[in-house]
Amino acid sequence: MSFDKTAIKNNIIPHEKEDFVYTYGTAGFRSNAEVLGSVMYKVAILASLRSKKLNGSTIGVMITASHNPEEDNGVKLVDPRGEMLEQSWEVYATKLANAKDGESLLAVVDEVVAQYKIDLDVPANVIYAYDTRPSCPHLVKCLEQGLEASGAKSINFGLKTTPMLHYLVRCINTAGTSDAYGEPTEEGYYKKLTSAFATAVKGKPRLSTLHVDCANGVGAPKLRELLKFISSDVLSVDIVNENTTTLGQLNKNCGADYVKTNQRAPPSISITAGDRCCSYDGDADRIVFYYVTEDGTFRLLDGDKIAGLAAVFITDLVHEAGIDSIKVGVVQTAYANGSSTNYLTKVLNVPVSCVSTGVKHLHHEAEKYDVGVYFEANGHGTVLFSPDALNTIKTAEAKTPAQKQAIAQLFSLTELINQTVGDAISDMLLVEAILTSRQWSFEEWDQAYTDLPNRLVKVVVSDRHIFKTTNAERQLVEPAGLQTEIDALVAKYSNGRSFVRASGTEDAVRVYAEAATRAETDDLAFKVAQLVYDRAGGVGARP
Ligand code: G16
Repeated sequence: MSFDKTAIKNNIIPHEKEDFVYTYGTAGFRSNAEVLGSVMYKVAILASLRSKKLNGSTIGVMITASHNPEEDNGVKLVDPRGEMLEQSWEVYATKLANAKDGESLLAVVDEVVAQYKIDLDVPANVIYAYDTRPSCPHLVKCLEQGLEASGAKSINFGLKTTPMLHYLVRCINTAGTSDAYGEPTEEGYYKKLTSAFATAVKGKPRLSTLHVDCANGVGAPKLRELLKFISSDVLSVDIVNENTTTLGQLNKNCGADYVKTNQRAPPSISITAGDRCCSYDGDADRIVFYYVTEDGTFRLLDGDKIAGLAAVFITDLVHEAGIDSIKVGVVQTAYANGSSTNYLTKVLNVPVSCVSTGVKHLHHEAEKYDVGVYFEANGHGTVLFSPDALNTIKTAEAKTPAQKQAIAQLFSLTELINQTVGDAISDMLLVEAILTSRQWSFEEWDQAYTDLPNRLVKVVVSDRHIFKTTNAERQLVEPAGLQTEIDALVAKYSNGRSFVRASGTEDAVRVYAEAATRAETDDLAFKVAQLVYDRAGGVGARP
């Protein structure tokens, strides 16, 4: 099978909307599914070129729009080690997607080939998967049309969570090496995670049932499958919101984004004091936990809390194992609650970096640490162990039974954690393993620090692209003067902080605010949102 330029030109899928402009954003292309068929075709060609550039390594393509509403869809590329597409290629992804006819498409292809000195005779390997969205079957066909034209050898892995596809890509590319990541099958994924979990919690009594809201998405059937590989003596799970067949239910009034943004449990879950709950998003790459106190107050344990829990647990284990040379660091974004950053830097004394929104930014920063814990407040994150840290753990020699146990537990964590990308299922098991090991309730976990009240507001404007930021998105550069107005507002609130940025996955501008009290926070958030609305000509619901 060859890279057939004539076929690529002739089989192009025309743009669905003449004037639609595509952008490879925070997590690939994402928009209403109706305009994405043409993009899938181009993404297939890009995946083939990327594979050829990397000597035929397998590239992943995931069709999903994750937390977005059901009518949206999206697509992103996964690089050979299971990480997001190298950033310099995003520009070409955008250029390809916006090529309107066969000639201009070939012109961009030639540009990519020249820029990266690609040998078109190298065979290309691509695998792909998709979530439960009704638009997926059509978009898969469009992708396959592009894969065929570009002569790629491809495998359709079918319905998968996003993190499973990342896992599969890494397994395939590392198979047969000393770095082999696992068996490249769905069953291999379940076995790896569940056996690591069983080791991590060995000898400890099981916790009470965890209620898991699967956002009516792909996480539901996949979690159900995983449970077949683990005894209910070590993990008890109750799956909620698993309706993947009724139209319109995906992410509707449920899921991690709903819980984080609204700061309440989905109406479909009747939660009482003592219940332990968590929510995935539509493609199961994020998770947040929550509970209610005796007086009925809702308490959220978000990505910041997960990062704190993982950092303290791993730091302690490393110490108990007698391998203090391994240093733990944490990566956050501007959305991290000020109290969490304070806790990490002042109480745990771990280094913390702040980067722009998007897993791709956090992942690369986390690679700089021996053990890099990265989480976005919205529940997206994982833990990375550097090759040196892994080697130190594998070769550590215990001098006492306690050290032996700590080393075994650390090793089990390296297997339990999906190190390719944030993974709701793997992160859920990580949190459960830590809490089981410590015999902690959610209340005890929550006691590490108290979040400053915070609020996230979405403002729909006529053109979100006019909002440009700097300093890890904490300050606006454009529209000119708006940051000064925000700063003046923020100064009026105790412990006030607020920032504004354009979403890379939705057609909206996000406003974040935190302050000393709930009333001040809400006031600040809505006043900043009003500034944005007035300045940019709001078109959606007024903030
Ligand atoms: C994606 C990205 C996340 C990001 C989120 C929101 O998540 O993978 O890193 O935090 O979008 O991004 P934005 O604020 O730019 O819309 P998901 O779960 O939707 O894939």
